[in-house]
Parts: sequence; structure tokens; C-alpha cells
Amino acid sequence: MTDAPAAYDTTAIEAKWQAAWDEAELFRADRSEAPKYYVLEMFPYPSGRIHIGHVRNYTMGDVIARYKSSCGFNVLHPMGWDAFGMPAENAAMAFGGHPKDWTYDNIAVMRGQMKPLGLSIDWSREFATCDPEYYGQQQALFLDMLEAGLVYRKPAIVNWDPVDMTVLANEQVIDGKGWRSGAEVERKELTQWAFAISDMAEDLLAGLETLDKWPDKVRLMQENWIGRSRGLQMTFPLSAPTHGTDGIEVYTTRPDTLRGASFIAIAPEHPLARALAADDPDLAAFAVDVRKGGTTEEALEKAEKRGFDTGLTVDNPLGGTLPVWVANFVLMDYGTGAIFGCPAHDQRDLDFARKYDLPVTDTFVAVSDGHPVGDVAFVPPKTEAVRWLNHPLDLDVATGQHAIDATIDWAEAEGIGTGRVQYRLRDWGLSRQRYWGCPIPVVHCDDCGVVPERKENLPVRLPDDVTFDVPGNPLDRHPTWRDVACPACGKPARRETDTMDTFVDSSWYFARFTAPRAETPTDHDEADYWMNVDQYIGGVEHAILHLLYSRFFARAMGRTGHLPQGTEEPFNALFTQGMVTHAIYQTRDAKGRPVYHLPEEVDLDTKTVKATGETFEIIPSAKMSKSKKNVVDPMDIIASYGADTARWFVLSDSPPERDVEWTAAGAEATHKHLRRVHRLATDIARADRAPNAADADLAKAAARAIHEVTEGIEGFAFNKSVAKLYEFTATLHKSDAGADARRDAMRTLAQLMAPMTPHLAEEIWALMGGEGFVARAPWPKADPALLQDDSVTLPVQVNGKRRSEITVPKDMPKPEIEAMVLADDAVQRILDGAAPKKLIVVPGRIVNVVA
Ligand code: ANZ
Ligand code: ZN
Repeated sequence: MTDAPAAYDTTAIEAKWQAAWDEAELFRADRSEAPKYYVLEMFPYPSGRIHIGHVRNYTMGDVIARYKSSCGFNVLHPMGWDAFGMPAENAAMAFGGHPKDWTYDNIAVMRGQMKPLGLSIDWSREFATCDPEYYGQQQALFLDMLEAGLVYRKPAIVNWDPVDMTVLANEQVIDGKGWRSGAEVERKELTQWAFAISDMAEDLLAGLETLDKWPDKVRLMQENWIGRSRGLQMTFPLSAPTHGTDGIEVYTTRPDTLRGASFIAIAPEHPLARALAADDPDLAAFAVDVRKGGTTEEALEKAEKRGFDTGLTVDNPLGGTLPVWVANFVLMDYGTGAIFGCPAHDQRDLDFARKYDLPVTDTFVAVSDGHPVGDVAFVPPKTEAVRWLNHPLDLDVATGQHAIDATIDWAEAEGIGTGRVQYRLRDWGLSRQRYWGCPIPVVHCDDCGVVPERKENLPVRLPDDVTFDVPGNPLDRHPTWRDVACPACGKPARRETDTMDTFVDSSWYFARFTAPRAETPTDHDEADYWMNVDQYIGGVEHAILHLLYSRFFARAMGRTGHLPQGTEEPFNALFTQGMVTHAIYQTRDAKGRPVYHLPEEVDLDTKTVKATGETFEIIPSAKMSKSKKNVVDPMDIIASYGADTARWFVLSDSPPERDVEWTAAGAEATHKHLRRVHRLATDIARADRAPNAADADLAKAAARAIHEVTEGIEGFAFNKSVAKLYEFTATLHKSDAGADARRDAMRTLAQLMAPMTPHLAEEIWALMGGEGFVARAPWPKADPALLQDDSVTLPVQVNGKRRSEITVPKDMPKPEIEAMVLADDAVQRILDGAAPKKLIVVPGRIVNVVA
């Protein structure tokens, strides 16, 4: 035998413990008598490789899962794949191959990369949303929602790419052009499926109040997205009724500005606009023309304001008449599709008025220095007091909100209109004209119309034999897949070829994880036991749509009997983690354009590019991006340092909600630390030293560590836990305590490290003779007696002003306290070399210095 300590061989250690956990089925979740805890991280899209952001996200979830499990909870911590979507189809178009192969190959690669991280995942529950077993249940859910009136068909205006012959999502429209084809996007009306989410707007808003373990910013984003506003709905009678129309109904959230109205504008799709266009080729041409360009709010915001004067006028209930225009910036599916324009207090209206020379009338001005509107509309916050120049109630100084409420009451009393609550939230159009998604399980029959597929025929499977050599939806041009017998009458009919928005797939996967192999979307008993998700963790980029859709689905699944009561808010707590960033190393080419270099291509000591010797510039803390070459591959890190180093690093340094900067030096230092811990454990395992006075101090330090590490984990301040663990390791290292005391402390250290560096923790636990897995050992408890603080903090005043403070043991003798005070930086600075005139120590209270 040699005396050399066993090396910290991460490859061997990590593989050994992963195999042991698997063998013992340690992370398998089955219902039990124990209280449950469901931890979920947003499941990944199988893009091809895991990145360091995944490592951070899943490590955080794993810390919680392992910690809760040690605390005695029956933990569910599943993983799956958000596997449908455009990139698979784009890959097929660009490189040939099949979206299915691309997807499942990527999943295999990423699963293979995730396993070495040692996450405590119940892999027996894994599924991909493109598995027919999953999407078939999604189809069943869809049919139940159809029956419950939660999903319906409606004409919708969509972004149509005339080259790719496909509908584009709003985010696929870039500057009014198709993101792939670059073609000018058109607005086209199609019959589309939509979820009736807006019916639940009130409830979705009210539910936010209960989510006290969600970040405030996420709740606010949801609130703004739902966008509740109370406004006035009123009708302006046409001066001369025409085309069967007597008046134009408008919806306004600023009825208080009615005296500043200078025109009426209606959407090109408004029934009156359509009726007029039928006799007016110019108007018809205008309507076609403005339909080019996207339907996004942003696109409309940016698009030049354009209008067509119909020549009609309406009577203003406050006197006079207003001209009626058709305008491109008025949306048909919002409010009533018609507005009154008030240029002084709305920028769009102002741009429009200036362009077409319409009057601009101020209704209010700023209380101080109020001056008329020029080219910028005056739109103060509704809570700000303003001076009214023109208000039906002759207000003087009042806030916008007060004026709005008063105007609505007045308008109702006068019979001019009715107060109406309106939500910005619109129904969720889910039809996508693509292949790689969940088929919508309905059939179109000439006789029966839209007929739901029978449940026993589910899943409606995607056909494998499709090609991607031409744009458009391959399901549309498949020779046979569309042809089916009508489920109602049996006559030849056609399958729906649209598939579902992939947001649908991720809106209920959390529920499916509770019974992933059930023959129905969920299993009642399993859902009853496991729901809700106790802790959900993911990126803030999903703060709006994904979470809102999931909250809608939880409600819809409750109504259709797929989730028990009390799951309307499916995520009890939400945590949104920051990114992992990395410096960019940049030089410039002869033309001054930036050239980027990979971390391994540069020498950080000399600040030069290895190959060329050029000096580079460092742009710190940038979002990792392949094009900027500031990426690190988790697999490389695991290969050189092991998973525990990667895990520890992403938890250290920054609070979890903030970004953390990856540096090679930091990774190296982390690894060194873990190696030292391993070595310390090996030393302690063989050391033999009698119990002594230092034992008690070490026990105290351990109790403090338990207390603070636990607090850090509970409070999602993993960085604080990590810092405390560094400190405790140093204390243990220096301690002169006896062998047993040091072993106890080392065991505690292993337990506290286990959620973060589980492999090393198991190794040390075994070295210390711990029983079974550290992962199964109950979380250590700090003896409250040992936590008693026996130090005090004394404020130090100099000439009556508080200048500093010192922390000393409660029983420190006065002379020692005096010496400490005199050594204090702040005190020294003031005394500036002189001795104090007086120094008064009031034990346990305060120190007064007279200079
Ligand atoms: C008059 C007015 C005066 C307005 C003013 C604003 C400022 P929010 O608050 O987001 O719900 N609007 C209503 N329907 C519209 C549609 N279909 N297309 C485009 N714009 C529409 O927005 C409500 C305001 O947006 C309404 O209040 C209306 O313009 C406009 F100083 O009416 B307002
Ligand atoms: Zn039929």
C-alpha cells in the first residue's frame, strides 16, 4: 500500500455512481404514503446538442429535487422532449432526410449528453411530444375540448407567404417579409381552429393574484398580455344611412377625449368597408393593397398610416360631424373594428391626421407648461393629473383615470354608450399548415361538414411517406392520407390537413408526466396525487405564452374531466433562471469588420490569438452564440473536469435569477476545489486523532453550515449555499479536531454538497462509512443549541457619529475590545495617528471614541 491519496478520477467516480443509482432505481417515482413534491424544468426542444444553459436549468431543478427527496418528500422529477416544430421540417427541406429521423436522432444524442450530468430524473417517464402515444392523447383532449366548446373554427386573418404558400406565425414575419422566402407577406382570410382562451380572460387574470410564488415580473407580463381595460362602447349615427347601416359602433378606452375626436376610422374588413368596396373599385384596391404586410401589432405599428376617405360622415353626439375613413391601422378582430381618432392624444391618430390634414384638438394639457400638441401626441400616464380644456363635464384639473370613469358614467346616463370591459387577449389560433405537428383529428364531409374523428381511431398518425422538395404542407399533397370515410355517414371525405401549433404540445405535458403511459390523456388517481407542479423552472422567454397557454389548458382539462379540482393553476411556484454568458474574443479584419475567435483559439495571458499573434479585444458577459464563437460545450467540460464541476460552477458566483459568466479560469478553480475536497476526505478517512477541544468548534461550524446551506436552497440562493460550503470546507481543512469529529463534519459536508455535486458526495459518503446512498440519507438538521450566536456586533461612534462596527465574542474583555477599536480602519482614519481623548466601551451595547 502506498500513502498517496486516491486520485479524483471524475470519469470513473461519476460513471460508478450513475450506474449504482440506476441499478437501485433511485429516482423512480411511484405513488406512496409520503408527501409528494413535483419538480419540473421546462423540457427541451431537441435541437441537436445540449448547451450550457440546459446544464444550468437542469442542475437547478436537480438541486431542488435531490434536496426535497432528502427532506422526506416523494419526488417526481421527469424529463421529455418538446419535439414537434419547424426546425425539423426546415432541416428536411435543406438537407433532405425526414423530420422524424432528424428529431429522434437528436433526442438520442441529447439524452446521451444529459445522462452524464447525473440528474435525478425518472427516465422511465420520458416521452417526446411527437410520439404517437402522446399526440394521440392530445387529439383525444382536443375532441373533448371541441365538445365542450373550448375550441372552435373561425375565419381568421393570417400572414400568408405567397411563395412558400404557407401561413406564417407573427414572429416569422420580419419587416413585413416571410422569414424564409423573403416574399412580401399578405394578409389572407382562412378558416382556422381557435381555442376560446379569451372567454377565460377574467379568470386567468384573477388567478394571477394567487400565484405568490411566481416572480412579480412574470405576473405583470401576464397581466399586461391579458390587458384588461374598461372603456366605452358607443355608436355614431351615420349622417345619411347607407348600405343598410345606420351607424358605426366604436370601442374606446379614452372616452374622456371625445371632444378631441376628429375622424372615424374603420378596418378594411369592417362590414361597412366591404359593402362600400363592392361599389367602389378604388376602395377595393386600397383594401387589397393594405393587406400586404403582416398582421402583427408591431408590423401595423411600424407600417405607414394609410387611409381612404369614404366621403361619409357621422354625427358626433357632442355636436358637429366627423368624416369616416377606412384605415390600415384599425384591426377587425379587436374591439368593434372601428375607432374614433383623437390626434392630440394618440400618436397613430396624430400621424394620420397630419398626413390627411384632419383637425387636431387638445382636450387636456400638462398642468404646468401646458402647450398645444405639435408632432408628438400628449399621452401622459392615466394616473397623472392634467388640465382639461375640453371635457363634456367641464373638468378642470383631474387625472385621466378619473376623467375616463366620470365620462363612462356620464355617457351611460345620457344614453350615448355603455361601459364595457375589454381584454387585449385574443383567442389562440392553433391551425398550422405544416407537417411536423399533431394532426387535428377532424374530417371534412360534403354532407356532414366538420366531423370529429372517432376516439377509437386515434391516434390520427402522421404518414411517414412525405417529401419536402416543394414548399407548402406535404399533408395537402399526399396521394392517399387525406382520403377517409366520414366518421358520421361513411361517405368519402377528407381529413383536416392542418396540424396544431406546437405550443399545444407543451401546454399539458406537465399533466401527462403524472401518468405518461395511460390510455387516456391523464389518470385520475395519478394526477390527483402528483399535481400541481410544486416548483417549475425555466427561461423567462416563456413568461407569457407558454405559461398562459398552460394555465388555460389546466382549466380546460379540469372542465373536460382530465384534471381534478385545484389544478387550475398548475404551477405552484415558478423560478426563471438567468443565462450563462461568455466573453467574446474579437479582432478586426482589414476592412474593420469584426472577426470572432473560439475560447480555445486564444491565449488569455498574452491576450493574443494563438494562430496569428494578433491582440484581441474582450467583450465580457455576452449571450452565448455560435456566430460570435463565445460558446462552451458542456460535453468538453464534462470530459475534462467531470459533471460535478460543471454543476457546481453554474450554481456558484451569481444568484440563479441572474446571468453567470462562464470562464475557463473559473471552471479550473472549481475543479481544483472539488479535488481538494476529495483529497481532504481521503485524508480524514485514514487520520487518527484523539478527541479534543476543537471538536466543539467544528460541530458548531457544521451546524452553521447546515443552517445556511439549507436557507440558500430553500430561498433559491444556491450561490450563497455554495459560498457557505467553500467556507465550511476551509474550516474543516484547518480544524484540529479529533478524527471522529472530523469524520462527522465531513459526512455533513457530503450531505450538504449532495444536491449540487452528487457523485463526489456519494464517493465521500462511502469513504466516511456512510450507510447506503447519500442521496437517500435524511437531510441533516442543525442542533439549535449549536446555532446560538455567542458574538455581538457593537456600533463604534467617533465624536457622537456612527463610523464603524465590530463583531466580538460576547465575553471579550474590555482591553481586547479597545485594541480592536483602535485597529479599525475607519477609526484610524479619523484619529490620523493621534491617541483618542477618551475611549468608552459599554459592554454588549456600544463603543464611544472621543477624538
Ligand atoms: C379613442 C382614443 C383616444 C383612443 C385616445 C386612444 C387614445 P387598448 O387600451 O390597448 O385596449 N382601438 C380600438 N379598437 C381598435 C382596433 N380594432 N384597431 C386599432 N385600434 C383600436 O386600446 C384601445 C384603444 O385602441 C381605443 O381607444 C381605440 O382608440 C384603439 F386619445 O379610442 B381609442
Ligand atoms: Zn358525412
